[in-house]
Amino acid sequence: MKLYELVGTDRTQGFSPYVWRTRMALGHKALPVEMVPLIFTEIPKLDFCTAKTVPILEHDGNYITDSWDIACYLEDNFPDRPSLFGGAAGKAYASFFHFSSFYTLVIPLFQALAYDIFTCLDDRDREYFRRSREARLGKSLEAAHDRQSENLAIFHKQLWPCNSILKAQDFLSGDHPAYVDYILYGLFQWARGVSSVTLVNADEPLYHWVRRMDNLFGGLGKVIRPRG
Ligand SMILES: N[C@@H](CCC(=O)N[C@@H](CS)C(=O)NCC(=O)O)C(=O)O
Repeated sequence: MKLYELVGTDRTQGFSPYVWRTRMALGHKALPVEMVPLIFTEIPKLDFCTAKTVPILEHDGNYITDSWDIACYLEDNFPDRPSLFGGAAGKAYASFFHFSSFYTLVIPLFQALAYDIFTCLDDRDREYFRRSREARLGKSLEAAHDRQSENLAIFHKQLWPCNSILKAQDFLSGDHPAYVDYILYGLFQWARGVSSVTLVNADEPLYHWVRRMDNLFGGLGKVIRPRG
């Protein structure tokens, strides 16, 4: 099994939030995987599939090219391993969070991190990233960076349901982590890999949840070193 991921100048520091969902899902299922690092501009040049984004999972001649589809593929193809969703209701909860977190969490965090991501990139990616992301932001990377603290505050405000849930349980999925936790953890890994920003404070339940997540699967998430 191979997982194609996204890196910058440091090929050990894969920073895609979507790839991190999949990495954690593979850890959950205890499936060994070979990581294949790519930079942005290498993705469209792959000759075996037409995917424009990572993660891409290669398994038994299949290429699955979307993080949600990969989670469903792993759940369907490895039913004897621990479940990522815990049944139909858990799958619906994960699907809801997958969609709802896009506008509430992914977008404000992207706006906060866009410039920091740029600083991590291979030189060959910089022109592409600046052009495509400035079009998406509607402003320059530098102008977005000037509003970093405002966007982090928006992101932080939207975390309140997660902090509320985690007052009563260790994981968003209950006593044990599952795919909903991996969706959120991917965002924390994204920020950790590209930026020195602080997302939550030590007195918040999410702070302790991040530490619990970091320790899963032999400390898998700790391969991402905080940027000083
Ligand atoms: N819906 C996709 C989104 C994946 C995605 O946006 N991946 C980004 C990296 S975080 C990517 O590969 N972007 C390539 C590009 O923008 O050129 C999924 O969940 O897998």
